[in-house]
Amino acid sequence: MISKISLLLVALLFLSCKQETKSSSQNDYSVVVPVFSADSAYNYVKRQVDFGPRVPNSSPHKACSEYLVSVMRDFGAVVVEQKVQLTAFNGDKLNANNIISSFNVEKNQRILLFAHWDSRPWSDHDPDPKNFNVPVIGANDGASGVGVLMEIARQIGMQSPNIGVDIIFFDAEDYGAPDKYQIDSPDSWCLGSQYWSKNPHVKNYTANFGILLDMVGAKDAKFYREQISDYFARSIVDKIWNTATNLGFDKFFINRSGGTITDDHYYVNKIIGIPSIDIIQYDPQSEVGFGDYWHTTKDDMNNIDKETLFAVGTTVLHIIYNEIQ
Ligand code: AHN
Ligand code: ZN
Repeated sequence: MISKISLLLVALLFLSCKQETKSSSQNDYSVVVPVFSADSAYNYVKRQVDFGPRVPNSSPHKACSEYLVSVMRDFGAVVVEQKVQLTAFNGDKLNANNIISSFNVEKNQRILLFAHWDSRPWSDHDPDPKNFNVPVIGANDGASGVGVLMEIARQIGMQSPNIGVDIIFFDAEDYGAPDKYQIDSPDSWCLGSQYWSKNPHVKNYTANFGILLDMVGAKDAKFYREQISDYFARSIVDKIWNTATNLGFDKFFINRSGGTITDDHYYVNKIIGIPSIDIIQYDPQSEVGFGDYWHTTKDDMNNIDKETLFAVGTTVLHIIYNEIQ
């Protein structure tokens, strides 16, 4: 009897020891992930839209760039402005500005987050052809991704993650050739990211991986696995879609293959070799693929939904704060 009891005690002691070792072991840590504020992100989207269309060379474009730089500096980021003149497909000279904000600059392990901040000069997908020359307001197409990243920057400024984070707002993404000109030139898009990928702000810059946010604010948006992302960075896509699912956002993040979109992440993968993925609203089943507001005069604040901003922002925050070096 006594021996049985002592055996049990030894066993219990053994178990509790094991448990103790486990709870203090290195990879069993717990992190507090900041809470993403959708109200705040929504506000950052609206602030950009309130400037008017941010078409390169326009005054709203200039005013908005100053606003973005000053807010990111207020959050404690080290901000570099990469001002450069880029030539569009039609010969237009665009005074572009890639806005690069860095946190934890001393860290070698880094995550790159990006979105485009310019808006498109033409509503070339508007049902009314008379609107062709009306610039896109770009609440979702441009401002949503930037707004989510601004809220992420605000959270990082208040509670530092374990890893370095660079946030780039790329310019001149949306100056691509309209379909009606029938010039097949994917490289007419994403001029800012092409330039940065060839001329990064830091010599030999690299990051563990990159995440692009493009059109991440529309109501009931669905984010399928974009195929260029799966080609260059499948494990990152897996990680993000699994994280979203575990957080209960599987109605937004659909774990199935979507379109193949030439977007800023393509050049970041191809030119500078940072494995990068695109979270983008694109439904392979629908007619245009993108939402029906896309490149129309309808891409205004009515198109923006806080629930979508929250799902995307929360997922990306969890990715950042669970990354340890
Ligand atoms: C193409 O349509 C080739 N690319 C879409 C990239 C884009 C435009 N993202 C936002 N606006
Ligand atoms: Zn666009």
